[in-house]
Amino acid sequence: MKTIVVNLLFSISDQPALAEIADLGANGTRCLINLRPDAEEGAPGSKAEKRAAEDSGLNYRFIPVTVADLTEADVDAFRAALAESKGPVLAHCKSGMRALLLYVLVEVIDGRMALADVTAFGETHGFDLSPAVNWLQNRAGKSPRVKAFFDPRTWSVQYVVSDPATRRCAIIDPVLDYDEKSGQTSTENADRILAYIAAEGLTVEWILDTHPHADHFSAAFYLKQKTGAPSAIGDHVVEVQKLWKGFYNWPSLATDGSQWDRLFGDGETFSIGTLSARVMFSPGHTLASITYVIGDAAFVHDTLFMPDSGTARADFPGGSSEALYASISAILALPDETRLFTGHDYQPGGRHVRYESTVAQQKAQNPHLAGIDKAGFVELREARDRTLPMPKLILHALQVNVRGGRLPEPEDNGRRYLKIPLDALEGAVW
Ligand SMILES: N[C@@H](CCC(=O)N[C@@H](CS)C(=O)NCC(=O)O)C(=O)O
Ligand SMILES: [Fe+2]
Repeated sequence: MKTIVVNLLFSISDQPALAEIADLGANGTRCLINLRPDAEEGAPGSKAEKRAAEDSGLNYRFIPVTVADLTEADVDAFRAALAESKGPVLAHCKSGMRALLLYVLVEVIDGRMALADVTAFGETHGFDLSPAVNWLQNRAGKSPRVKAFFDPRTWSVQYVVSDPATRRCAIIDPVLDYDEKSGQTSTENADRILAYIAAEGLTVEWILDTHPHADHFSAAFYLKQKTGAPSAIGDHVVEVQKLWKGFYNWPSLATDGSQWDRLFGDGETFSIGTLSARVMFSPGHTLASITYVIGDAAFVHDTLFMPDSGTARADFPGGSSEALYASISAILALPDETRLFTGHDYQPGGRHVRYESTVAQQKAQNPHLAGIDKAGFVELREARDRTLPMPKLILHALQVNVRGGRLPEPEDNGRRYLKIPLDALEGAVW
């Protein structure tokens, strides 16, 4: 292997042999970052590298990237890996170029290197870093600004979408934390979002949900109380309310959507500062799912996941794989360069968290879609859904989320209780 020392704490290299990885620990390296997708020709694969690295006493990070598909999530994962390492890091790809490129992106974004110095820095180390310059220039021209917050407990991605011109923003799909083992709730995720909003000097104009989530509580109501901003969801939520009112035997549940400030119909528009936003009805995962198209970004939540992960399930009460296919087709009819932001990432193969793709990438790479017609999709989706157990929080979450993220009202002792219907979801996989 050919190693280039960038500084005392950071080196890059081409592909090390597994035997070379085994020696790294003894030579002072503390963390190995593998940037090569497993499918890449000549890559030994993440599993083998991880084993060799751990045997050598190293921490191991798998951050597979390609120059063409590089996103903010990749840069964030790389930054975190450097920051969390307790000593020298070696990052490798095939040649070392992607390792140096990611390093430079972190340096420029964090203000330690000027964009104008990137090319010369690359040349000094023997690499052409023009893709880094292009990526940074493209990033600077993008609107809206999208900041993602990953919740590792529920694999959810929450977003703050902001208008750089007015510093007004919307929060999309915030999570209210809940531990089903202890019954504890907390606002850790939502407070992280609020801290970002305060630090960036943003004003919240909307608190948006894409659908009534089945795997976590929504923090929409908490954030509405904290910010005074209006909450919104798709207008078909009233059908979801009626469905779950039956499951919970809950006569007092209002099923008119009055728990939100606004219910969006298909095609409705609204604004976030000077940005214009449009709603697409995207049923399938749930009866009421919607997509928010804001500038060149679409928040597709549980329709498409990352291209290496496929699509969302369609087997919840009110779900439909045929409807999901139609919704996905409408999303993929957006311009090819549209940035798609998904609602979950289950980190296939142990890779870092990713959440941003484009229409073009989804069409070409998503295994549930590329070269598959409607009948093929429905068959594949339904076959997979027959194997999936219900999300562990579905019965907990819906009774909160059909009320816009309000916890159940306290009883006369001041305590709140959830109600769990037994044998209601017949035929569900255990
Ligand atoms: N194990 C997770 C499952 C979550 C789940 O079912 N996620 C939905 C989105 S809410 C999905 O579409 N999963 C797709 C899949 O697993 O193929 C949980 O218990 O919360
Ligand atoms: Fe979902």
